[in-house]
Amino acid sequence: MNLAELKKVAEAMVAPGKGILAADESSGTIKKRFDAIGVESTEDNRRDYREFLFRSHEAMSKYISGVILYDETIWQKAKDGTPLVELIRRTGAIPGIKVDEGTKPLPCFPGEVVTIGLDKLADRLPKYYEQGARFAKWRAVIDIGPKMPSYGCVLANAHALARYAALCQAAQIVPIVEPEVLMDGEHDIDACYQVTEWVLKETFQQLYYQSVALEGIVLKPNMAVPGKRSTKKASVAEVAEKTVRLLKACVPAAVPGIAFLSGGQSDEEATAHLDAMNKLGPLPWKLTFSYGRALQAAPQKAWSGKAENVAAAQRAFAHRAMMNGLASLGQWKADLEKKAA
Ligand code: 5MM
Repeated sequence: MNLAELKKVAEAMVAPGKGILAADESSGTIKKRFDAIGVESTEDNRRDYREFLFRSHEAMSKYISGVILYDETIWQKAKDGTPLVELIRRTGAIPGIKVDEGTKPLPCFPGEVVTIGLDKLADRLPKYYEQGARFAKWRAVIDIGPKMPSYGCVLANAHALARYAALCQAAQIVPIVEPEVLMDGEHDIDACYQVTEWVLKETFQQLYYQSVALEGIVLKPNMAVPGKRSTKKASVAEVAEKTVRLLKACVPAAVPGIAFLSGGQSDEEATAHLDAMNKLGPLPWKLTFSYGRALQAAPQKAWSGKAENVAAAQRAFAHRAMMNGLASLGQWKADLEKKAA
């Protein structure tokens, strides 16, 4: 493992003013997104959609440091035959790959899941490297509910994340470590805080046991937010203050950067929270975005599967990318959203 090289890639992924586009929806998830805009989820439609995102030169070159791809996409070619990874590289962004194989029920722990995909991962990684991927992503999913999460679930998922991260670094690929505590549920912000703290502490313990070099990873956590069905809402200032406090208690300063998931927050909430956190700096690590829905909901709606809408969809993507790029510097203002509208 060449740690200096891993560190360089990790630092580029969280470069000032930039963040990561999570475009790694599995076939089931992209179908859900396309259903919502009345588009059939065919291989060509998925290619056309992702191709116009990656050809959004302004958004990609100014605000996007890297793109997480799904296995199908990393091998796909644009309509003119250019590999999609090449389109990404031409903008200066780094191609990355989702390597987990989704979740399966965790035996003996009803309602809980564990992320799978470790078998043969060591064989798959060099092929992705050869195809241009310089980072990877693995997402663990933790739900909050009555008697949930269990220690069995937190441990199994943290262990899998650490094994994945070690395998990536051995293959000269920067691992994005994504332990997601879901926003679904009635819990309040403090319950989210406590569970996320537990999950992060266990994850870093397991990363240590597997000798993962923290300088060569990027952490992708949830923010401390109330569950979607909680009766207690939290202000932007409370989310920012609690998330930063939580991360300072759990994430060693050796980690170059933290790139949040949006987890079902609205586009503007995800931006406002990130911005408010960066305004609390200086912080020991870079804080940026690795959003899926909060970057793509607007362009998907604008596109709606019609070729004549591509330019408008690219503008919608550029706008969200710019807003989040500013938020990653603590330079976003709410009236920038209104001006665009
Ligand atoms: C883009 O969605 C990613 C893949 O999800 P599935 O495996 O469920 O299809 C997902 O891992 C994503 O990268 C993160 O959850 C962040 O996305 P959001 O939409 O929460 O910002």
